[in-house]
Amino acid sequence: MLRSDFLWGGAVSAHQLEGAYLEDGKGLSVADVLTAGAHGVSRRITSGVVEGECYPNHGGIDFYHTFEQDIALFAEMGFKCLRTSIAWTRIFPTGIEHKPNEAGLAFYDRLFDCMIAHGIQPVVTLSHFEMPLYLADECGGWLNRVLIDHFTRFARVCLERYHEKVTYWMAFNEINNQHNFSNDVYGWTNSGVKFSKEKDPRRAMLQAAHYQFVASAIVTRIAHEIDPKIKMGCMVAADVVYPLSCHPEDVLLANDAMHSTYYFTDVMVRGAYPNYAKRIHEELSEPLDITNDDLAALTSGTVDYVGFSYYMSNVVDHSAHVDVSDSVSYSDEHMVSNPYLEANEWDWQIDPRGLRYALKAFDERYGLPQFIVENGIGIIETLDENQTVEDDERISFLGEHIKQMKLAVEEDGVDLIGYTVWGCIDLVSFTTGEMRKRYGFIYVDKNDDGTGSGQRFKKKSFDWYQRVIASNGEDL
Ligand code: P53
Repeated sequence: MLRSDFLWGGAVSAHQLEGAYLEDGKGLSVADVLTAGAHGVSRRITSGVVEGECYPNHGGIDFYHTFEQDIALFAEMGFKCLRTSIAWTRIFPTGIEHKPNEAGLAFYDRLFDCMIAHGIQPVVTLSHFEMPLYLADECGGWLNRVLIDHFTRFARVCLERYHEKVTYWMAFNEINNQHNFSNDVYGWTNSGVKFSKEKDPRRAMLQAAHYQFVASAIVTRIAHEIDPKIKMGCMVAADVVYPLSCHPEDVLLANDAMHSTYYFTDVMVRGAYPNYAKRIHEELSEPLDITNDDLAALTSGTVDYVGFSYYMSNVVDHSAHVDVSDSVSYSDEHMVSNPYLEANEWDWQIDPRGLRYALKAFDERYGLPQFIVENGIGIIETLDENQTVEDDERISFLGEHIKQMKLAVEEDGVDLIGYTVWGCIDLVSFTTGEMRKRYGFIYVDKNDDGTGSGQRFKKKSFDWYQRVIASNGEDL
């Protein structure tokens, strides 16, 4: 059985649904200069906001103005929690101010109070691909050590203001996404850096990640000082990688490929770089800037739980050499498709057992409580004549993943805090900027080009998830 206080809910991020991109003093973020892409078409990063370009995050789904109705719908499904992020630029418009923007802070008070009034506890990510554009353009993003101070100041303001309303926090969303530095969108959204422009892109990525590790550790320590009840997690995309065959080269390759997750979690969970990282660092063109103070900070701020997203598994084949330059999907040159699995329309391979594998692997490696903070499937959908969507495909996807999650808890002994479904209301896709890649229990009448009434409609999965939560995962 799942624990009785299991945190069922949904997950979203500020920049993918709030809209209101300049309202109440908000500054521009790195997400505000991302154009719309499509499947196989990368989003572009423009230099500032350029007239005539399409920026889907500017409007989102207008949650900034509709949150009261939307939260009421989440409450109707029985949500125990909602994971969202605090848009850094609502609090510090450029990131370098010393005084926070009170209007921005007041918005999140209203939002969190509304959730709590409905019995929904907020779960908060401090940085979900939405750092101030100023810090990226003028300071060089996370390649500049000064970002640690700017981020820490922002985090402290949020922790002090909301610690009585929020227990579960995460510093950086999917901190390991930038591992895929062949596409600049990942480095840009994680770190405000275009790694392809750097002399040694791998070194630059590892340097940015290092400053983030230090920042995450400092923030974790501060959080515990402010309120010992706070639980601070790491957040990674669980990149489950299988060998294509039992050829020892495939097995070794798959083991190595898992470093794209473990390199990040190892540091944040254990508070020190693992041995294999030293080898990786030695191969760089120049040593990383890692001070003794940094190493001490890492040890003093290890995380309380492992938060992760899970969408798909991947497969490596040592004999494959795929062209990944400018690839929008998360892959390396040895990644091939899994002959045993199907994929969605964006080629994300559907693998419920991979979720159990990830839970087991993290448990065996760290033994910490875990929190599945994203899982879901993007599908192209339209309203039918009954003003709904019969999304049986989503029901089956989520049901199968929940079954595997329960096996991990009941058979494998994993300590699991909760499960939040990504994009519980349709929102702007991160990788493509599309609206048509829909994840929600709630359909939002909005199209890729920004047209549509914005009206909300319950899909079939809305009632299904309500039953799942009411039965604590027994009625699937
Ligand atoms: P979209 C890759 C692999 C797994 C999760 O993505 C990923 C990515 C993209 O880096 O991102 C997370 O909207 C991310 C969310 C995002 C969600 O997955 O492209 O944390 O912001 O929306 C789904 O379908």
